[in-house]
Amino acid sequence: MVDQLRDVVGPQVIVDQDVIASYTTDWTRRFVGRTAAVVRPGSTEEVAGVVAVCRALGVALVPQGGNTGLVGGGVPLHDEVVLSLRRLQSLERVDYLAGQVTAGAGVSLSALHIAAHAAGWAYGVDLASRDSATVGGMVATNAGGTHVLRYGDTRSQVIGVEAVLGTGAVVSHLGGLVKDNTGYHLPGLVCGSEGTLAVVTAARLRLVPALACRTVAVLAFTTVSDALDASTVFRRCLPSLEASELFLHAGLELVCSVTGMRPPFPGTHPAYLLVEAADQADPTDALADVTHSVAAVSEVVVATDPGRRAELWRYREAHTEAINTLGPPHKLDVTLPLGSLASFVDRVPGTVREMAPAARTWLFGHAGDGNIHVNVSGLPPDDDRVDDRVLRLVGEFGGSISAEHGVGSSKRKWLHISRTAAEISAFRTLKQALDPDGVLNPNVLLPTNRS
Ligand code: 2HG
Ligand code: ZN
Repeated sequence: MVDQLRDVVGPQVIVDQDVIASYTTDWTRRFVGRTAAVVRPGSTEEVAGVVAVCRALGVALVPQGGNTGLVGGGVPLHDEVVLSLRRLQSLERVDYLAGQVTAGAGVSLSALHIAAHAAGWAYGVDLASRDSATVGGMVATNAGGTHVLRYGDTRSQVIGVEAVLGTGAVVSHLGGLVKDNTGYHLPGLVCGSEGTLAVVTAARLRLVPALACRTVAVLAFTTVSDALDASTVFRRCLPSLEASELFLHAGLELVCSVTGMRPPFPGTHPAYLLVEAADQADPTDALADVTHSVAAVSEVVVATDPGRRAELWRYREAHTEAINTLGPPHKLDVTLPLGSLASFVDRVPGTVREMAPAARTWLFGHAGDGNIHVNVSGLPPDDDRVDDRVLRLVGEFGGSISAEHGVGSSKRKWLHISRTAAEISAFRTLKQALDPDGVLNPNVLLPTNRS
């Protein structure tokens, strides 16, 4: 196999296990796989060649971008070959007239932001792992992040993709026509398919207006319910709202103890909302007006300069790294209907405590779109009884078991909570059509049980 892969990509087949280690463990450190080889193609043709070799040999592949996944979807848990797309770094000049750009799968989100800004535009998706996350990975997982309430998820940005199907065929539709009703929308299908239908090699992405002025505020509340109600007021009354993020007292305390940051307020509060507004003119007054209209705000801190804004964001974005210091967490990224979110947040810690008294539950997330990140530390990595209970609770509340991180290998057995048997059967039909030999990430997303 290695010789045949070398015929396609030359020396870019890594077999040295010391080097391979960084490709086999995911960001949570909960999912650790192993592989005989990591292949790093440098072009779409090479990707097609690698898929063809693996198909002929009956070897499964796991496509991987920046390896920032959190659901065991991008690491070789079943000895798959790792297909790293990081070398596909081409970033075309921004199409200024269209407000679009074509980016290779290996381009990082930060590089994309920089290129868009340099051309007078911006890219609508942003996430904490922006320096490592890649375009291919974000398309494959339909990444969400902090700006979804304003610009939508990654699927809403993707105008076209170039991808290699499980058959080895290359499909490419990167012309950038916004109106183009010529059949099935393959980009929409590939986006969020977690590498099971096709390997994304490039994407044509829409850009959004670059907004010159930005203000961030952190608001304190006595209840989660008050914070979430305030989030709705901001969504309704502040058109420049770009983010509305929730975190709680325990998470803030952990972030401050791990990072050494001082808390935003002298006193403590049960719940916090971080809101960001961005506009062509300074949105600070508009943000202040809406804040004053929310009676339940206990305290507020505002930042307009980039350094202080970044500090306020760090209270929220550093949750992941702070929780990681307590050992590999169980991560349950879920969405609830907004009307149920406060009750869910109230219920989860007690539900976890009943099953695992020594475990700690951390709740934070994207209040503006109902996406809450339930992190539980202190559980054995392989014991998923708490996961089962929490995900069933999500189902009872009418939520989704995966909001933005994907299903991966960690949640495939609960897919039936969010998808009907008929939907899962349609998924299998699509998988069979585009990847007939099951070469592409065969151990994620779809449940093993064929019922
Ligand atoms: C975030 O919103 C990311 O910061 C990571 O989606 C969430 O660590 C997590 O659970
Ligand atoms: Zn998130």
